[in-house]
Amino acid sequence: MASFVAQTAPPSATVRFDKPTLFDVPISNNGGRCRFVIYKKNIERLVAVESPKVLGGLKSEAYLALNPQGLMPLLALPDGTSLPESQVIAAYLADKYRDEGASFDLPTPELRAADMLVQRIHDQYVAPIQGAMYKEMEIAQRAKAIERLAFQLDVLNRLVKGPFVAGDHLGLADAALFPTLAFCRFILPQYFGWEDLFVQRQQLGQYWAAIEADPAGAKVISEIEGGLQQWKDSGRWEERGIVEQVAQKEYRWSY
Ligand SMILES: N[C@@H](CCC(=O)N[C@@H](CS)C(=O)NCC(=O)O)C(=O)O
Repeated sequence: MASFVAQTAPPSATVRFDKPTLFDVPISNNGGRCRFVIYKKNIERLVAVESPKVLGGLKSEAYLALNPQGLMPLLALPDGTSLPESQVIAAYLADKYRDEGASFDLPTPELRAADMLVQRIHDQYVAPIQGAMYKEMEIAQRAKAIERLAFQLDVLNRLVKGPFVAGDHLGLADAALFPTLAFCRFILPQYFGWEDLFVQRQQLGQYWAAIEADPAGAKVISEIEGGLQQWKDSGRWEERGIVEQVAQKEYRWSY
């Protein structure tokens, strides 16, 4: 258990943390972005990770008082500050714990811009449509989103310099991108008939290999894949009608 006390009312006045606490679950790709920074910096002793369930879940009064969006990840700080949004949390952790473990600093304005662009494309164009891989939705909407997802993966493939997003230096775009690729890699070949994600996207493939060879990267990948495997075992894609939709060949599903 994390070292904090949660009571019920009024939530904003009663939840206090004695160390920074990341609310998140292993399958979360947005959370994986923050967990990667924590693992690369070896700051597990300084930053706790807890499930939103300890506050009653994402839509509980106590959690909504900390993040009105009802989404994870969320970083709660001992001074009462709540930081939602994975980009903000990852950047805060990299900055706050600048002197611990790995650095996410990039040496030139051009590399920083390249890193920021990939974060922007991920957050603006990929994250909003990732649900097409695993959420319930109308068939035409799903097919359109899968087409857009393929397009955005192609865009990202051209932007990744290799081996990391901005070349030889690790940046925060690396933390953002691979957890979402873990979803794509697990789901698109199994449920949408794609061949290996990286056959047509070799820059992304090289990037994935570099992250997978990193112990912190491998740890986040295995957390996410473990969660996806649980979804698979529980029959998520059949239950939500996704398998049935993808069987309808008047739509294109693989790219
Ligand atoms: N823009 C947010 C997105 C957060 C988000 O969508 N989180 C997902 C998990 S990865 C979530 O909380 N889903 C639960 C829900 O939609 O109820 C971020 O980057 O943190």
